Amino acid sequence: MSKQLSLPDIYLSFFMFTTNMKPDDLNYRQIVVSHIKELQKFGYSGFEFPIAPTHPENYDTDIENYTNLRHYLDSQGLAEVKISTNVGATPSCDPSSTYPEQQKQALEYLKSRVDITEALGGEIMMGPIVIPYGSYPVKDFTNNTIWSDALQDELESRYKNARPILNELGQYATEKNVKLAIEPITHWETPGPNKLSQLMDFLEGVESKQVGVVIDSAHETLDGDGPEIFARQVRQIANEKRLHYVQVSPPDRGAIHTSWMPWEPFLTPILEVYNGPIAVEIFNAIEAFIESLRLTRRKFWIPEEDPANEYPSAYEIAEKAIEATQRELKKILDTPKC
Ligand code: XLS
Ligand code: ZN
Repeated sequence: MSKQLSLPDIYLSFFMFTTNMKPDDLNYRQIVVSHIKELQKFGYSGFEFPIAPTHPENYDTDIENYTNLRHYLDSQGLAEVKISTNVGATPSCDPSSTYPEQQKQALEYLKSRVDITEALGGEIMMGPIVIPYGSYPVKDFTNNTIWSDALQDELESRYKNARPILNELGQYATEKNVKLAIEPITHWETPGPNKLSQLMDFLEGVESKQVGVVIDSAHETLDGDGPEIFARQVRQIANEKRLHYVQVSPPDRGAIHTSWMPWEPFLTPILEVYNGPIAVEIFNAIEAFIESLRLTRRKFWIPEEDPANEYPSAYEIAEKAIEATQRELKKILDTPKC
């Protein structure tokens, strides 16, 4: 007998278009609406918005601007559209810092991002919020990056610093009905946590279950422990009520429909315990990513922003991505369970 379960919501990350939603830019708001309307036609029911970092004096205005952006979406017939947010810690707002002042700033910053998520009507805030994204620790008094054992020892103490901050953030997020999904990210992009196991160790010392995990197939494929251990980890995270979000993204972070996505071993254990949204995450070759992600491929041209060309557009790639994702989800959901 087949399971006959319904397909989960599929979201698209706005990293296909931008790293900054520019919520106060009235022009860009219209572009956002027209992207969403086109993408809804393919079956996307939600979107992941990257929330650009700002300075403390802007937090109140940020919240106002994102509230207005949500109202604008609602007024354009998009009230049903679900939003999650993508947020990163930064070197000046670093919960893992040894300086209490910086930790305080990090907490204030991350709380403001929880408020923004709430203002957007979202219930999930995800991303690298423990160690600043892409910021590899250096030796004292030199600029030499530290690696391997020295890095792991350094991270141990950083995680220790960050735990109480994340726990306090979790308590705050509970009041706002926002789940915090921390993302283990590959060592090519960031120093840690790179592996699900490292994040699970970190979370052992964080009481609030509001603080949990996002599993992204790209990082899992590159830095994970293989399918058997992965299946056990997923069960354990779900038992702890900490599996808050899932992203599908191929190892090259580009087109999903022509990629080495480990659909079956990745999705099978997840679908057994998770019925939240699954976000398609594709990094377009936009200015903000080309160097950090070393994107040699062409940009998927963006309708309304770029002149059309003979190569695939962002919409085409997004359409094929959801087709592939739904097809693979259906295969797994329709497989008889012994
Ligand atoms: C990547 C992450 C994202 C960025 C950092 O997979 O989803 O959070 O890389 O902002
Ligand atoms: Zn991701």
